[in-house]
Amino acid sequence: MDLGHALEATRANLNAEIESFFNSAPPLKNSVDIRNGGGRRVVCVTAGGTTVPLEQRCVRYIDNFSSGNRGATSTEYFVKAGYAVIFLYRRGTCQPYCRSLPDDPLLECFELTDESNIKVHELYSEAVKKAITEHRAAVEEGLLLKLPFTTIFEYLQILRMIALSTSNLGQNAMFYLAAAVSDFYVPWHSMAEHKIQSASGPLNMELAQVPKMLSVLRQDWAPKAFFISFKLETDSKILLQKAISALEKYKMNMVVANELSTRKEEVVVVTSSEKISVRRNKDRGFEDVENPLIQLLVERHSAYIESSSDL
Ligand code: 9Z3
Repeated sequence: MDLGHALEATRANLNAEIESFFNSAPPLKNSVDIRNGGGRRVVCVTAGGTTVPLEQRCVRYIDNFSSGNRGATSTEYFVKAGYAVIFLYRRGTCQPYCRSLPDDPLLECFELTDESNIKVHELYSEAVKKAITEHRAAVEEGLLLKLPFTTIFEYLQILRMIALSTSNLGQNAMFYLAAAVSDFYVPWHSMAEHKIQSASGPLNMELAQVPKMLSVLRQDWAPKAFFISFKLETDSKILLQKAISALEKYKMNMVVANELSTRKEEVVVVTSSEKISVRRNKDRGFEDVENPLIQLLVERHSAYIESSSDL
């Protein structure tokens, strides 16, 4: 077989795997319909980890680490930059505009003045006001749509739906894939229906590989969009090389490389010709690394749109 035929066969295999993933996934309960007038830029930001259920009536699952902070913070900066954001997030993880609130805002931010009146605690009044005002403004201007997922099945089905419904936006669409996505899963049809019993002794199970959706997303579902994926490693020695491989393999426009322990301080943005280190500016107090990061990505997205319109 020559190389052309071999590549074609690999691609056909991948498409068949993807087809079978979606055909066997449990159906979604809701669907989305995205419309965009006026050529606004739209970014799909993914955040949080996907779960892999071990039982159809799920009691146990495998999880992927992510607090959702990167996606939530980035969403705020994208809205500030004028983007409409589709925030695809793991249920229960960090939300945009809530970062300066305590863990249990309802119980900690409010107090009863008498039996029928509630007021915001002095300590949190500025934070609560800011969160409500900015969140409401984003939603009312149509700049924030939040869609939750829990399992890998929900995540990939919703992502495909978003990609297909943003294809009419062409180069104005961006995908910013910060979610931590499972590499292995139990196919729905081979999954136990009921809770696995411990009385049956040790548990052996084989996990199937999740089909590599990134290349199909990039090439078939939203071929004109601007793509940014993330590479997470705990071993800094292999991080950059893995990011470069992802850039080439999945034809991303940029890959953001981050190491688990320093991810809030520094990231390295890898493109086909550069490695750009982006750091949190400590002199500016509580500045987030996402501030300079999103600024850089927005500039590059503008250049991408410009260069495509020259064609
Ligand atoms: C990331 O690398 C994100 O930056 C983090 C953010 C998950 C580290 P937090 O949510 O952390 O703020 O706590 N996301 C991508 C993680 C991932 O699983 N990437 C895959 C990989 O590295 C490619 S899709 O192989």
